[in-house]
Amino acid sequence: MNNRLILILGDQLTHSRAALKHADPQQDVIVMAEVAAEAQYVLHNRHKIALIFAAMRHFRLELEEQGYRVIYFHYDLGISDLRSAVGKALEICDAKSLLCCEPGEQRLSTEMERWQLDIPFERVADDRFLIDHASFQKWASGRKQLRMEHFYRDVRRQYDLLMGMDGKPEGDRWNYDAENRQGWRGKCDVPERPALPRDDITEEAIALVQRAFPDNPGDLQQFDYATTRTAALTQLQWFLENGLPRFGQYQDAISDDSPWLFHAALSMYINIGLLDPLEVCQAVESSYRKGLCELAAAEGFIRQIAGWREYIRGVYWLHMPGYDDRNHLGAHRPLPDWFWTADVDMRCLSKALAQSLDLGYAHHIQRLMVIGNFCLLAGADVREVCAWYLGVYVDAFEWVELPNTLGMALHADGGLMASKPYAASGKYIQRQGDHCKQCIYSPAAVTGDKACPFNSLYWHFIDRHRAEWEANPRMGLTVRNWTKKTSSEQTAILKWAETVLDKYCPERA
Ligand code: FAD
Ligand code: DLZ
Ligand code: SF4
Repeated sequence: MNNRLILILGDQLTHSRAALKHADPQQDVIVMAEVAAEAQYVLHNRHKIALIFAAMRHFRLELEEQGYRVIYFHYDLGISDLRSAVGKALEICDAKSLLCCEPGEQRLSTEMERWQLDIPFERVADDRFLIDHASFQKWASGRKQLRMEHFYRDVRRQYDLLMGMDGKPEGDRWNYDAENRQGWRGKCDVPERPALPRDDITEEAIALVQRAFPDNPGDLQQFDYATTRTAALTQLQWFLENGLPRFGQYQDAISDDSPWLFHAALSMYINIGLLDPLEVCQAVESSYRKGLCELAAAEGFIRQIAGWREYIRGVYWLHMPGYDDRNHLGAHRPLPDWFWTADVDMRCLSKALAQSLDLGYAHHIQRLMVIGNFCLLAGADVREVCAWYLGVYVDAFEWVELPNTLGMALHADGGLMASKPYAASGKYIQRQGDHCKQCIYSPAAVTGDKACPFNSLYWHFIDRHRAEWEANPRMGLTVRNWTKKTSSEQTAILKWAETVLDKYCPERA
């Protein structure tokens, strides 16, 4: 007789973990569903929906090969939401209870709490992370500031990642960030990423998404994501051999030609469960131990996953619900329409937006220091910006998107995550990449028709929140640089910034 019904969500595609940890193909029935509510709660990139549906369909077959009975609802059946899918599944199987792994978003978690069922509903912890909620809470309790660096060292020790002798870090330093900041000047070749073969299942998912989501962003002609664990492992291997050796060096670089440079492009697979974060870190460490990459590259990469990714998730669950309401700097200008078209004359922004919309991917510096920086400086509405990020990227789920966008990029949590805002003028973008050479603007000018818009916006941002920055020791130099300018210089810059704001990010009518 059937025992439990196990609901597997589109980002929970990991065998033998979470809700599948103690599952039994002889006893348990699985339900998976492509539903309107999940596909439409934000304007998702078509790549994201196609990736998730294709990966779900493959996962279903893998479960069936393991002997499970899987009740699978395709999108064309028109099931509205996950609760309805569970209801329909319960009508056709004789389950005594429902089991699910906790969802990664507060939205769905709150919904699930309201589900009225005639059978018990158990939600188990998501054990696909290195640090569980209780351990993060313990680490955070009593700390005035939640600095990632301290947390990261504990994770390294706990998982024996890149450790040397006597509890010391490998190479006697925890952090090689200072060596990982080179700008892009095209001094070496960027490895070409081989196209991934698509099977019929993936082709069908793509065709469905083309049909059912005609108005969403995303150029599916260019769909090139792995939709099985086997293919994701191939991507990991490709990165270890081709990207990792230069990952550290060019981690903060921006290229006019390459959307990825030496980045891994693995976040989407880790986030939906095709790859395990620890296995990825261990594979990178192993490459270093074999002498295939420098310590700075391995450390820089492991910090992103064992440090930032876990820390970000900890911050999300520590502060939700409510974190999504924060708007510390009172940013309310509407997100400009060109965020949905990439039709803007600033080269760096148009490039970063175009690849985000077309491919569902941008690397960290594009997300933080180009797109996020513009939103921060212009004072774009925090909710609108967060919804844009949540929809546009294939790897976006609120637990990881929200702290990165609201906290790190927009400083809307008042500095809970970052001790100073990630605000920069055009000079930073010029230093880190090669966009400016091809731009109609000059990063050297602050006012006038040729002036890089980031420059006056930067000073406008510093000036309009001056009281806040004066109280922040890490912003002292910036504030001094602003106050050193003559009042007529300041007036001219602020006036020009208003022109720029009216052009690129006008107030609501
Ligand atoms: P790499 O640069 O190669 O990094 C390796 C891995 O480290 C990534 O695959 C990812 O798993 C992890 N990682 C790196 N930085 C972070 C970080 N800050 N937070 C969490 N994990 C990190 N990442 C997401 O997975 N989903 C998001 O929705 C998301 N939204 C973001 C929004 C903003 C405004 C910013 C600034 C960052 C966001 N990030 C997000 C973090 C980061 O930009 C992406 O993880 C990274 O760009 C993914 O590309 P990659 O795999 O090539 O990463
Ligand atoms: C993102 C997404 C999409 C587009 N579609 C589905 C779906 O049809 N069925 C499903 O189970 N999950 C989907 N997902 C992933 C969920 O939105 C995700 O599990 C929650 O946002 C929690 O992280
Ligand atoms: Fe971007 Fe300014 Fe450089 Fe143009 S000049 S690419 S707008 S930073």
